[in-house]
Amino acid sequence: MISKTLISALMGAALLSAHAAAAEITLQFGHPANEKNIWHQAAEHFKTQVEKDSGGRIKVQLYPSEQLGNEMDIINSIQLGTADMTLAGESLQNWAPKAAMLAVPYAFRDSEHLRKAVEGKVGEEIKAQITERTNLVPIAWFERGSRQLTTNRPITTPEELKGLRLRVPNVPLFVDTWQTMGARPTPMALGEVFTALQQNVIEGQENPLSLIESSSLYEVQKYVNRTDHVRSWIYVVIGKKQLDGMPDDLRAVVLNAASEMQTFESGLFEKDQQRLEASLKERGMEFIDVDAEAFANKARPAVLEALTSEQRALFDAIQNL
Ligand code: 2Q2
Repeated sequence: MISKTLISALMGAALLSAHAAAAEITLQFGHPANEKNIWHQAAEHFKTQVEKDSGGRIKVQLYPSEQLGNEMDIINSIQLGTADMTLAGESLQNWAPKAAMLAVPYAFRDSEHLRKAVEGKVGEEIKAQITERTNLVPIAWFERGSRQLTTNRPITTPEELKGLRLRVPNVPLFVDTWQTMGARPTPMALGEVFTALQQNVIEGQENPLSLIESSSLYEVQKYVNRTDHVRSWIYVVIGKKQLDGMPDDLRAVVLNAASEMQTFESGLFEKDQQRLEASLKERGMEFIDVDAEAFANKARPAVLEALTSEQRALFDAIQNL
């Protein structure tokens, strides 16, 4: 006669091994960068730590290079529950206007100024509105290199922007600002930019060097014009339903791994920034010095005109940091 205690012990062991085999939770994490990019290395660091610290109860599946869809599609998928995590920034302004502050042209003096905003009251206010309006929870942030304008003809002054067919991300503030600067901006998903440039549907785009490399734009763009027009950051976001639905111990594992991922990525960032210019020159790109003062003087009024009152209040708070 097998005792009841032995039966429950056997059941417990079976249950544990079942957990180990089939994870309780699977997190699908998609992002726009390729597998060599430090964003993907950071995501791999997160995956390893979450799977280890949860004893296999959480499995993380990574989808680089927009394999899970472009930024707007993934945001919608996370809201529907068919995806769980992504990297998102200023495009969130389509739901949460305060998210525009992640990438306001000429708003931040330097990295230190940006960090003060992100980790202070300004950042808290932005994160709160993102969660309230999108049901996404920012759980880590990465500083980004400055955005540079790439083209197939050198651009050194704002006057030379006239009529330039330029791709921008789905960011209304960018559309307004570049339009006022004289260019003809078209919002487009990052994954479509390479082909659009190849087919001359657009003549230029603007991005940090990291995504210029990651999207192989050096194959279809000749010049990096050092406009340095946006210093920004990006969030790692997870669906609020997904995060709230976890047992407390697993939610703690995810949040802790996110904070470790942020530290890990920021340790790679500086070195990566130093590497990128040489890497793009090796691939044939030419760096052009521009009249940065002229660009800033032309862009600033355009930016201020485009900001809503709630965005302007945050912009002013940032200037006073
Ligand atoms: O050009 C791009 O698509 C990216 O550099 C965007 O800045 C980024 O993906 C934003 O859309 C983030 O919300």
